[in-house]
Amino acid sequence: MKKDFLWGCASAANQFEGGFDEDGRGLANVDIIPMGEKRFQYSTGRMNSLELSEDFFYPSHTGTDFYHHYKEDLKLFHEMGMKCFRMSIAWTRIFPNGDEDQPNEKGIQFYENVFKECQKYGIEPLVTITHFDCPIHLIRTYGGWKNRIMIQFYEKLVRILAERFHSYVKYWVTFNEINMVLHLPFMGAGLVIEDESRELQDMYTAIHHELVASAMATKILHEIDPECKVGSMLAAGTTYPNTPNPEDIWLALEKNRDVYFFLDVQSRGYYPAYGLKRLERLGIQIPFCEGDKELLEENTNDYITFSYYSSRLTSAAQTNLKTTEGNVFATLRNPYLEASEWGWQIDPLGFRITLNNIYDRYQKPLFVVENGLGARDELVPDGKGGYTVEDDDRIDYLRKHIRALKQAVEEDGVELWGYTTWGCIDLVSASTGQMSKRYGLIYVDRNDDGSGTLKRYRKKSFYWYQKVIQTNGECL
Ligand code: BGP
Repeated sequence: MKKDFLWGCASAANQFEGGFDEDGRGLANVDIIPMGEKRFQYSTGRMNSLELSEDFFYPSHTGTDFYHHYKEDLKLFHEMGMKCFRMSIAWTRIFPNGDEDQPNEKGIQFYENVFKECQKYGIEPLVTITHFDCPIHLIRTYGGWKNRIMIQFYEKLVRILAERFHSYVKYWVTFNEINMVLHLPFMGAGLVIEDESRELQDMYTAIHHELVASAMATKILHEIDPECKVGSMLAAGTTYPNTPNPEDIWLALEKNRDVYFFLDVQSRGYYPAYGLKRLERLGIQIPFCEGDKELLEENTNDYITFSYYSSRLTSAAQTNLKTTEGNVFATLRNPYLEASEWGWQIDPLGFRITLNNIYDRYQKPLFVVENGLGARDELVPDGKGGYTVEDDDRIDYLRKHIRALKQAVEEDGVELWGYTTWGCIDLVSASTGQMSKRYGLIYVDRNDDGSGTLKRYRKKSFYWYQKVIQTNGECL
């Protein structure tokens, strides 16, 4: 691996930061998505209220309290040897309602403090501008991203971030997993689904607005700092055909295109022909306005980031295969793969395949910004008077995936700038809201019901990854 390869870990404000009503922060869509059986209903926009309710528990309100632990956490990240820290900005910390003229200085101060700590330790921040969050005021007043006015509010956010933080941040990402709008429209775009017959149209309208906003952000960031790198971010994972039957091959191609569609626009600067034809067939209008085409064309991404947890499988014919559970991307269960306790299938070679597919298609530098195993952890005595977690399964998952990544780079020639595991430290699961589905290399004493001291403990994987980074991926 190249000497300057950015090894690190990833996080998201709404799953990690907490402090949801402190120092002027406003309420966001993510704050009203509860834990429990109603979570999916909310994440997909099928709720009947945009208010907080005493009947629910909201994990994002505390997350794992990075807001109050950022110094301690960054010290631990430094001890782990992290070269890169992927984090996101809570939009409502900067603009509590989203449509104010002036930003909330206390929110800006918080991120500046975080960036200063990163600088102190020589950790490169990689900043996602929005990771599933949107001010609730913008949803209540304007209907979220289906309203074109959102581009203006996002533009204002980006301008402030660029002006205030360009000296700290070189790597930016515009929208986390932009294709998630199609699966979790409330989480991804603040869409409330009131009329099912308009759902697809609303989703593609919101997607167009996010794509234009993403190009706009790229333009602004480049104007303010020509040295910075602006990337797009996709929930990736190649879809395999179930058999060599051409019908299956065709279906897999279509499923992969559904995902690439977003990157096609962001990397090439125009809507792909197959996408235009498909939307036309579905009777969906893309709300192009004057100047959109040029903006998309002139402001393509500098690099491509993506999350990879698993590959997917599809079949044109009826099969006996069951579908996977727990993952918003329901897919057929691949009999050749094992799965996590939450039903997410484990496919390291699929990671190499996905890296190659994306690189072949775009020939742009890649950055893997999420990859990891959600598993239950148990605190046990470490034999030195403290506590740890013996998370061998997580180590095994990461080892195999890093091995695949190295093959993609060293044997296949994929240009990869860095790799950040999901997550650095335990955080709330986006799909389930659980704490018990843990991804971190650092354990946080916090339970599904909100109990716990929030104390941090280094897991076995912490020391393992420390060595991986120290040896630049040699010692796995
Ligand atoms: C991605 C999200 C993350 C993260 C991860 C793991 O889709 O970008 O926010 O949470 O998936 O998923 P989960 O937390 O649902 O297990």
